[in-house]
Amino acid sequence: MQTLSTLEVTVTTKKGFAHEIEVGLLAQSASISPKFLYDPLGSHLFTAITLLPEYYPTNTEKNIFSQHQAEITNAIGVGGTLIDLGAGNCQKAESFFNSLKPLSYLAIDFSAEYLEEAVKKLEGKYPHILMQCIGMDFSKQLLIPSAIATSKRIFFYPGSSIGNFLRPEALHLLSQIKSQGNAGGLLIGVDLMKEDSVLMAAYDDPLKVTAAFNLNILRSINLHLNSDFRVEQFRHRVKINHAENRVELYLEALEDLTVTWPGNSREFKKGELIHTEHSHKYTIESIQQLLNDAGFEKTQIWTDPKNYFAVIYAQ
Ligand code: AVI
Repeated sequence: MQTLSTLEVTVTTKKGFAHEIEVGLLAQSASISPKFLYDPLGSHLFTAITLLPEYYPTNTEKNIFSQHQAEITNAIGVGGTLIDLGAGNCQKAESFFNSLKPLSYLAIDFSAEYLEEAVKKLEGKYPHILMQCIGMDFSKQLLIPSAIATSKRIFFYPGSSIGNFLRPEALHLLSQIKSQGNAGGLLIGVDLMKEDSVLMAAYDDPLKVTAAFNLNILRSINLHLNSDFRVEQFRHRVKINHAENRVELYLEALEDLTVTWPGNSREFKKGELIHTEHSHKYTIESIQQLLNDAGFEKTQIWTDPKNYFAVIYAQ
């Protein structure tokens, strides 16, 4: 496996991350970027979430992929480079290797460590596919290195990760994908609006896996910032914001407390919230509009019988 510039990306962003975290913590309404949810433990906890029966997006998307694999393959065509954004354990992309027959596969994720492990496992199984991986924070800027094949690029962005961005950020990312596609396309999974009870069960599961995933961000922040967050002083909170069509994740302080880190500190009153994630839910019309605004002219859409989730190929 070729590991491209993982080290470089890690070194150049470490200082920037501490600054970004500090700005979020010192804001009047404190927040932490959701990308810090995905340290190695957080990535494993997210994989555990995807196995929960309550977390419908993963299984619903998987069923759409398998039910419509022939049509999806037909729409995309074989060959080219498959670029997996937020690859995680790479399993979703792997399910397309035999049908899409990519010449090369580029896995990109924030957590380079977790990614390298996953890609190494794949290499032995698919020796004919050139495998590469990059640790990259593409939430700010997506830059596919020029060393990556200039032939048709198929971007793969499943799991409704686009929902974790505010609209302007989502538009920026999709526009960057469009401009670097080399006349290829984007296969994207998008979570659709649905009743509150289904959303609450998915984001506040009875096993408390999502709570652990959310709380783990404090440990991840302690490593980046050298801060002294104590996980047991917070609890997982979920809100549904109907005006913005999104699920919002927070950490709520269980008591008055002070968090300190080199050079600064922040007091939290009992009940005060730290925002950690938005998960936007779309309609077919609103996601099509967003894709059009990003420069994609043609979309093919597949959904499940309950209309919980949509898979879209955009060109
Ligand atoms: C990765 N992302 C699409 C997930 C979501 O549903 O917004 C992250 C997640 N957060 C809590 N559960 C899952």
